[in-house]
Amino acid sequence: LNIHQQILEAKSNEQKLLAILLDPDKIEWEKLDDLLLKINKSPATHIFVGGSIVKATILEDLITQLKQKTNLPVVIFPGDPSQISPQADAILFLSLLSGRNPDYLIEYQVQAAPILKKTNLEVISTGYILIESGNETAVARVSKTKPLNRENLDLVLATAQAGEMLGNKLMYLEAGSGAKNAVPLKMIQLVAQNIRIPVIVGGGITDLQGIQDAYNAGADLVVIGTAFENNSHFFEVAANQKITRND
Ligand code: 1GP
Repeated sequence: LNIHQQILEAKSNEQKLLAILLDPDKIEWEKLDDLLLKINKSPATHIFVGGSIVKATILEDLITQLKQKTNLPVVIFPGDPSQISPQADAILFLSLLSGRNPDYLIEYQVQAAPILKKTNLEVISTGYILIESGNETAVARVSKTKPLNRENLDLVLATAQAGEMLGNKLMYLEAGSGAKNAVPLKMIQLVAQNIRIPVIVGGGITDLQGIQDAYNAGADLVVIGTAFENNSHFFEVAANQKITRND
């Protein structure tokens, strides 16, 4: 099974997935081995690699290490077409559906296509919807797009449904890395109930309860970046935290 098929299978078995997002720019390289040990012991099922601005060589170095030292599938989560490494297992081929910047809707995909054709990477077309989070996130700044209003559930749903109709295989609801507010649970629920493709949720989730809440609302895969970056013991200590969200 390829990675997309594994995600579909997990969804049909109601098995929830967890990706740790590693931004090569923020890695403390001298502590990488220790970090990889922690990842191997964590409940993560996938490693996502990428960031809004990352140099291709650093991305390549990190993926080489990941492939040597973990067994988890490594999926590129690119900020732009320079972030492609043939050593990864797959790439989320993103289209920033919430924005109206043609570069992130189609131009970068056109630039990436011939490069991807020369690799064996599994290309997974993914609709990417940025939701307003209460602070300006790097995705919004770098992509020069406006996130969708977190109250406008109808617009978010219509965007997700359009993305599904366009043939996207996954739908990513993103509050942005380091978001003050994560994607509202009601929004996750509405989207998950009204599209058939798997739903990824990330941005601003800082504790295990937040992960569980997103799963309960219908997320198939949750992405954790900053919380693990700031604290590599996250999955050990987070178990003791009990913070319930009210939205
Ligand atoms: C960002 O969804 C990911 O693209 C993860 O966000 O860094 O806030 O966990 P955090």
